[in-house]
Amino acid sequence: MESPYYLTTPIYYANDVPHIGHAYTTIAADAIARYQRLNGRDVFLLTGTDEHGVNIERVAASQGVSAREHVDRIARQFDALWSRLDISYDRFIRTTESAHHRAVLALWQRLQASGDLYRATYAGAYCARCEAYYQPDELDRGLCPVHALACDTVAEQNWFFRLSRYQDALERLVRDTDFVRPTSRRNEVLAVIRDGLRDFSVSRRQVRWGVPVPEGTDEVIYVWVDALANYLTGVGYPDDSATFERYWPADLHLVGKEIIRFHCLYWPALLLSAGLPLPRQVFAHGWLTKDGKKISKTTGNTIDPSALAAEFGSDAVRYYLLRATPFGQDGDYTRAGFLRLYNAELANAFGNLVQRATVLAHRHAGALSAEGAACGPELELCAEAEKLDSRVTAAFETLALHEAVAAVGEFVTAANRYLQVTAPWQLAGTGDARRLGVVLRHTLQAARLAARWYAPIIPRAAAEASRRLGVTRVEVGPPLFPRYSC
Ligand code: ME8
Repeated sequence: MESPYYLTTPIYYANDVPHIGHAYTTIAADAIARYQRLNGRDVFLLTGTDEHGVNIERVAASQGVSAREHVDRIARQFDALWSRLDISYDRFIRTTESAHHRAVLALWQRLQASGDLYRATYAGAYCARCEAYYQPDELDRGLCPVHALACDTVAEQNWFFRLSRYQDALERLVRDTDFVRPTSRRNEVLAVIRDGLRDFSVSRRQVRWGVPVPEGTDEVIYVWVDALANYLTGVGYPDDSATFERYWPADLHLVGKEIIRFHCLYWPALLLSAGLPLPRQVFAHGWLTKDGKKISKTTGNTIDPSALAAEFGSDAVRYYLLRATPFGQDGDYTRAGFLRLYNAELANAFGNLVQRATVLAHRHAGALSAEGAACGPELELCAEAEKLDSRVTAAFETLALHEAVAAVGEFVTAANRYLQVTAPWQLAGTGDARRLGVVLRHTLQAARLAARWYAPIIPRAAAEASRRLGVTRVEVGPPLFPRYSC
C-alpha cells in the first residue's frame, strides 16, 4: 500500500451554522487531499465539529434546546455543506462521540503519569467565544483580542498543565524545523515562546458540558485539550492501534491564524508530555475578510457558502477561494471579484478550451487519426506542458495553493493561444487533414492535462471535462461554466 498522508482541518465549533471562513479551510484541505491521492498516497482527511464548552452550553440554553439537540443540528449542517462542496473527507469526527471521550481520558492519564498536571488557582479573564484564558496584557482595551467581546472573570481551583517545562523543547521545534508554516507565523510563535511560556489551566469547574475529569473533582477537561485530542481519536486512538500507527503522526494540521497558540504550543507540549510523536507541520492560513474585517458570526458579516454554491456551483466557490488570495495571507471577499474570476478564468478560459476542443474534435472526427508531424506551435505547447507538471507539484508541496491554480490557468491560456495561432477551423476548409489531425490531438491532450491538474481544485468540472475529452470517444456538452453578467 502507498505511504499514508494524514491531514486535518480544525474541528469547528458547533455553536452556529457554518460560513465561508469554515469552507475556506476545508476546501483547501480537500484540494491538498485530492492532490496527494493523485500522487498515489493513502490519504486520510479528518474534519468535524467541536461540540463541548461553555459557549455551546450558553447558546443552546439561549435557544431553549438541550446542548445535545443543538450540536446534533449544527453537525448536520456542517456535514451537508461539505457534501455540497464536494469535500472528500475520510472521517467526520464529533467530540461528543464516546470514542472521543476515551481518547481524551487516555491522553489525560498520560499527562498525569508524566507528572505534568497539578492543582492551582486560576483567576483572570476567559473568552467564552475563543474558549481561551487571557492575561491582562493580552486584552485589547479590556476586551478579547480576537472577538472584541467582554471576557468572563473566572476564579477557581483547577488542574494546570506544566507548559513551562516544554519551553526549550518547543523553541527548538519551532526554530529548527518546518513545524510552523508560513514563516511569518513561525516568527510569531517564536516571539511568544521567547516571552516565556506559562502553565495553563486544563479543567473548568463552572462548566458541565464536557468530558468530566477522572479524578472526580467535579470539573470538566478544558475544551481545547478535549478538542485537540480529536486529531488522535480521528485515526483510532486509543482503541484501534493498527490505524493509529498507520496514520499518526499527522502530516499536516491546517488551521486559521488565530488558533496557532493552541496548535503550535499547547498541542506539541501535550504530545511531548504524553510521549506521543509530534505532527510534522501546522500551516496557518490567513483570514477571509469583508471590507477589511474578519468574516465571522461575531462581526455579523458572514457569507453563506451553500447559497453561493447553489447559485454558481461548488467548483466556482472552491476556485475563487483557492485562487483569489495567496494561501497564507488575508484576502477580502467581494462579489464583483468572485464574478470577475469566474467569468475570466472558468467560463472564458478553461470552459472555453474544453468547449472548443470537444466541438472541433467532434466535428472533424475523421481528421483525428490523420498522421502528421508536430512543428513550432506544438513544440511550444509541449514545453509549457512539461513546465506545468513541475510547477504544480512544487506549488502543492509547499502549499502555495494559489500558485498551483495560477499555473494551470496559465497553461490553459497557452492552450487557447495555441488554438488562435493554429486556427484549426481554417485548416478544415483547406482540406489539410494531416495538419488538422496534429492540431486537434494536441488541443485534446492539452485540455486533458489541464483537467488533470484542475481535479484537486474543481473536481466536478474536471471530472466532467475528462469524461468529455475521452481517449476513445469525444463528447460535446453544454458549457461547463455558463457566463454571468457582473
Ligand atoms: O476555533 N477566514 O473553531 P471555529 C479564514 N473549535 N478562516 C476562517 C474564518 C475566516 N474569516 N473564520 C473561520 C475553533 N475560519 C475551534 C478549533 S481545532 C482542535 C478546534 C476557519 O468554529 C479557520 O480555519 O471558531 C479557523 O481557524 C476556524 O475556521 C475556526 O473555527
